[in-house]
Amino acid sequence: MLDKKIRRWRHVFKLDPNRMLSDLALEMICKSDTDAIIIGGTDGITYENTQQLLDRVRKYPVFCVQEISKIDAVVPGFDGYLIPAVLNSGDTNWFLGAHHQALKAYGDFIPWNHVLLEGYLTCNPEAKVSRVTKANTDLTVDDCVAYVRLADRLYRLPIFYIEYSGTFGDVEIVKAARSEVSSARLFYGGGLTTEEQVKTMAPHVDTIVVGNLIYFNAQRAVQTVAWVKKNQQRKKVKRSQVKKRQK
Ligand code: 1GP
Repeated sequence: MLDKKIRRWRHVFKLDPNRMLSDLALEMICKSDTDAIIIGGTDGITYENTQQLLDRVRKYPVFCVQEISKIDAVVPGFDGYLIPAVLNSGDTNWFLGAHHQALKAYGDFIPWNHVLLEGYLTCNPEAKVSRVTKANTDLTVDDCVAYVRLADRLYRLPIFYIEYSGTFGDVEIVKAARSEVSSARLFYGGGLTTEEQVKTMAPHVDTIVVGNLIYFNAQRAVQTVAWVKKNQQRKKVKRSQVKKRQK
C-alpha cells in the first residue's frame, strides 16, 4: 500500500521525462540510497518519454512512482501513482476538474491501493507549475496554515507538498505548515543545492524532494541523501539521549 510506503520516505528524487540525463548520472541517482524516485514534470510530458525513463530506472531496484500531470501520459507498471491537487490554483481544473474527467474516463481501472492525492501548495511565482496552474503564490504564513487545515484536517489528504520548484523556499512558511500538520506527510521541494539549505529545511518536513540539482550536478544531488539522513540520525540520537536523561 502506497500510504504505508510514503511514511518511510525521508528523501526522494524527482526525474523529469522531458530532460536529458546521462546513463551514468541516472545510475548514481538510482543507487544513491534515496527512498524513492518520482517521475513527473510540467512541460512536454508524454506517454513515450515517461515509459522510456521508467524503463531506464527499472534496471535498478529503487521504488519508483509516477506523478501524474497529464492523463494520456499515465504509464502502467509504476510502483505507485501520485496525483497533485494544486490547492492555491486559480483554476479549479487543477484541483478537481481534471481529476473528475480522468475518473470518468478511467475510473474502473484505478489500482486504488497504489494511488495517493497530494495537496500541492506551489509557492514560487516563477515556476512553470505556478504559471500553468495560475497559482496565487502571494501567500502569508496565515494562508499557509489555512491551506494545511483545509488539506490535512478537512480533506484528510495523505500528503501536503510545499513546492518551491527552482528556488529555495521560505522556512517560516514551512515551519508554519509543520506546526499545523496532523496526519498528512509534509513534503518540501525547491532549490536545494547546498548542505546548509538541506539542514535548514529537512528538520521541519517528513520528506525532502530534490529535482533540478540532478541535472546540473548529479554528484552533489547524490550527497543530498546523506545530508538528509545524517540530519535524521542526529535527531534520533538526540531523542534517545533525552529518553535516557528522563529515566
Ligand atoms: C520539483 O519539488 C521538486 O517539483 C524539486 O524542486 O527542482 O527545485 O529541486 P527542485
